[in-house]
Amino acid sequence: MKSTESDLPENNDKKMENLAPHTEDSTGQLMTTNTGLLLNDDTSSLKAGERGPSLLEDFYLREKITHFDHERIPERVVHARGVAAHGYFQAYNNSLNKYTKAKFLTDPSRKTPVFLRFSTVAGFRGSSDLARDVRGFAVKFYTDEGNFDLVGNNMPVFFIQDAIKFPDLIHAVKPEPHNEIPQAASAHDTFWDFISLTPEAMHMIMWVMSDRAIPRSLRMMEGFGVNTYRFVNEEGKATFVKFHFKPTLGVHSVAWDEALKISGKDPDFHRRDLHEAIEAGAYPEWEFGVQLVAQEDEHKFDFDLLDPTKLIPEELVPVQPVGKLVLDRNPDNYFAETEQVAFHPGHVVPGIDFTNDPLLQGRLFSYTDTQLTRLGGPNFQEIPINRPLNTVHNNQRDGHMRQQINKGKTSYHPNTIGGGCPFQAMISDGGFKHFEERVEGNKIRARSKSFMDFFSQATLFYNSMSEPEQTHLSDALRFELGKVDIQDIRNRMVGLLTFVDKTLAKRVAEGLGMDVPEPQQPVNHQLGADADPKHYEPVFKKPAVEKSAALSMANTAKNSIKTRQIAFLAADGVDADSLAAVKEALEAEGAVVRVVAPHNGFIADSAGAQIKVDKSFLTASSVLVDAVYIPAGQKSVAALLNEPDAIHFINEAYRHCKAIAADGEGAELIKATYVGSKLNEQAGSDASAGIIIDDGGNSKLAADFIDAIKQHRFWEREKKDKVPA
Ligand code: HDE
Repeated sequence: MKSTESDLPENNDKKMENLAPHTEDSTGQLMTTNTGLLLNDDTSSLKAGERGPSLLEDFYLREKITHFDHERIPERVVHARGVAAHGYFQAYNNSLNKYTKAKFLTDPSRKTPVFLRFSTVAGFRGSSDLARDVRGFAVKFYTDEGNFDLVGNNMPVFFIQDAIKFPDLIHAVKPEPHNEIPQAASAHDTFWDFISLTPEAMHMIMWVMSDRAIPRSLRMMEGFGVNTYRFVNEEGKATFVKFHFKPTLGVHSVAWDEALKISGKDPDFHRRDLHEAIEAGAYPEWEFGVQLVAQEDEHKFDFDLLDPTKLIPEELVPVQPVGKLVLDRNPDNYFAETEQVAFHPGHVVPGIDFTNDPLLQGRLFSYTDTQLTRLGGPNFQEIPINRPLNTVHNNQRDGHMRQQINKGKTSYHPNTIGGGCPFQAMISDGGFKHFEERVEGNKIRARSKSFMDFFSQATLFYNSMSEPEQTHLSDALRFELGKVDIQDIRNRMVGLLTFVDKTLAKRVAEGLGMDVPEPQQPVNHQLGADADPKHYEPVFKKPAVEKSAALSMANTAKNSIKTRQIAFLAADGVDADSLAAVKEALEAEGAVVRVVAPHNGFIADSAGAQIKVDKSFLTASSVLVDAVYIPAGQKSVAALLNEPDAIHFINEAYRHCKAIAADGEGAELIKATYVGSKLNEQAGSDASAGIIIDDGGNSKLAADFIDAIKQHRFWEREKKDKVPA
């Protein structure tokens, strides 16, 4: 589009004034080179004649292609695939005052901006969201006292106890080096080879084989700080702390078969879900909470607080709610924000400090080091998304891509020429002071004996599961180990499972068609040939609590259908009232209705109104929604009966234990599916749980359907015959 000469500079200047620093908005602007030269032609390169060779003189062609050639930066070694959002944190009250001087946690009048990046661990940047994997849950709090990063996961424990094994763990889980297979999956030889030789991983293995590893939504996951940190109060007194985020929508997952299908139908499922929810104003929320342990109680537990393969059961130390975290804004630019954000557990503020957890200690080195390669040098903190709210003053200078223009002659401390500036802050002014922990000991490469109980919390986790969760867990192990080619690895793994739970080991062994090996003392193969075994021999304990309610997703909040996606299967002639009434009822509760029809565009309802189709059967899938409704309408249902994809949709939704409702003639469609035959055979049994049919007798169809969707899934249906879907 052309513009008159007179509105050029003025328009450009005006725009600049309105923009926040570092953001660019091209609306109404003219195109320029990177030096600000207005461009007249972005379509053809400079040539010697219309059909002649391109000229080296074409500075714009060279600038554009050079920039393009360098658009990629190395992806994260782990957690490469991620998605993020902006939001805020606000404390409920000042109840933490006694324990920490961190102002953002104790001053309820402060609204601290946050940036939260979710991720999977093993896959590359372009991998599927629904891989069976741990999810990263990394929060940057832009506090008035500097940035605090809580770089956590959606599981409260980790695979290994010492950072020195991290490169081994990641090499084992990543695609195998000779052929780079498989992508974003732990179901292969090298991962299970390593795990079968690393008994300390057994607790975490229970978590990654559980449904927690295949979340329904990033908005429906817990977040955990994993490592034990320290709070420090104004008097310098410390308290151990574990950090928790609990989602208001509850903790929910998909079925494994569903996860596999979503990976094909919509590999961006989680990314899209987060983006759409925020755009729709349905802001994801978590309650932030802490478990506090007094310094003097450090040794009161039957596990070591410094051991990151252990959690503190909430029965022993309840989680105290502290405040709310809300995500209310999508990033403007994925690369500039989500890709370039640099987290680091060492980014702390006064009032928060570390413990000697050997995993945390190693992490404190790794996160800056990795940014040097990924972001290209030491000035990554100057990238807008990484900058603190307060200004930075120190004597660090220069380096690649320096943004700051430091004034003055001095870049050293102490100095007189610069008036001694910048000054060191007094502790009373908020200067950070490390907690003075008393430390003594021999220099030794070893683990504490108090770390050697590898199984009791794995057993606690398994025992805390509901029956369907236990089944899913053993199915996951059958799947993963079923993809392992080397029989010795399977033997070692099933052997280790016997120390978690004998029935679990038996169920997995059955699936693999093998006998359960005789229980043998598990060997810690990390041991060097001449290492002192007393530091590595596993010990066996009974967990202090036998079951912990917080570990089972069956006990999560099931009181809302907000943001749940409900497919309405319809075609021309759909009953206007039957569609509208249920739609209205669901939307009033915050659910999202998607009309799925044989074709895109519009369908005509029984009253002749045009109903917009959200998706055709070609692009829709039951695995992408939470529940299915078939409105009444003879003509509509007759068309759907001729649509194999509609039949499949219902069978599959049934198989994945979702709520299904039908009104009037809609029931005919259900009868035509496998579900119909099951209902006939077993009316009123588990097989019909979550199926709501109004064939004239159910006057509160919408209300019953809403209650059913709140349940998330009717896992009891899984016990029935497998559905052909
Ligand atoms: Fe990380 N981890 N990690 N990790 N981690 C990284 O840092 C590392 C660990 C976690 O969205 C890397 O910037 C070591 C535990 C998250 O940008 C790297 C060890 C937990 C993210 C790194 C661990 C985490 C990372 C790669 C063993 C849960 C993504 C890119 C001692 C509490 C952050 C980067 C984001 C990223 C090292 C173990 C969480 C290489 C050495 C335990 C959520 O520095």
